[in-house]
Amino acid sequence: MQLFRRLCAALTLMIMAPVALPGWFAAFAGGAPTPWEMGMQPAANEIKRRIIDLHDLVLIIITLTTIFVGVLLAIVCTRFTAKRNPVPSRTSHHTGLEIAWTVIPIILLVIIAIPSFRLIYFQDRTPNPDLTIKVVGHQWFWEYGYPDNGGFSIESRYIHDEDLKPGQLRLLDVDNQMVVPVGKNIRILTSSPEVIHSFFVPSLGVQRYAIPGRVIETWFSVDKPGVYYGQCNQICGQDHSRMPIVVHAVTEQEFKAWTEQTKKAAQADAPAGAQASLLAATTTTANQVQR
Ligand SMILES: [Cu+2]
Repeated sequence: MQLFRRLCAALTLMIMAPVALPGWFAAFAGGAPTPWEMGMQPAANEIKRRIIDLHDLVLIIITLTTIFVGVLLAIVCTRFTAKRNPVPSRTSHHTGLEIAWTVIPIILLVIIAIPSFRLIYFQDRTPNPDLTIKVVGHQWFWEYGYPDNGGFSIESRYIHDEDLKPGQLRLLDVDNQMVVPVGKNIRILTSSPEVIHSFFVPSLGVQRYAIPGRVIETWFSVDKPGVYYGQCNQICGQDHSRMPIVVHAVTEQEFKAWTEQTKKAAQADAPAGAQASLLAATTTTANQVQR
């Protein structure tokens, strides 16, 4: 399957390369993007694995359909020209054919729809959530709240070019990462105070809008410790490209230590209520969560 995907990607690249800008095809790989990579970012959890499986299934179906239609067109263009058929057929109906070209596409759509709906429902609700993180999109930074771990919140902003340290990624690394424990089901509740943003981390198979006046649920888990990069992928204003997301997955012990330390730091330097103001405004219970 991997070979098939790469062949399709290579074919697309050959067709499009002459008009593509350098780096246009840079796709995500590992936890971060690298120039000129092709295909989807490797899966870091079950959600992403299911997304890749559905993608592969649809890719096979559209490739076979395109080849089939292409061959038919080639036959029509060569075999049924006016020159080779001076007296054209007057056939206007063929019951068998009409049934076939109605039923076969329906079967194909059902074959695509069943796993597609199963995936949508799997992504939608957290199975047995272990902790909740509130994700608030601002113009233009992210705020992550940890209501189950002391109620503190942190703000996450991109690192300016002049402040980047060796190894840090431009427009992807941030000052404060979202820290999560590995192997846990993490419920994400998104919201926003002003415009629509989108919380998108490719390798974790998660993407949800952050919409003013609404709290929307999604979830993810992370198989292995590591750093996973994402970005706001809803155009949200002039600094839309400057609101990356970094999810840092650590062991449970490390996560506990981090929450204790961050909670103390937040209590020490934040004026009372300052950090909590927005999160309080979007506080909700699971029952109030809207789709
Ligand atoms: Cu945004």
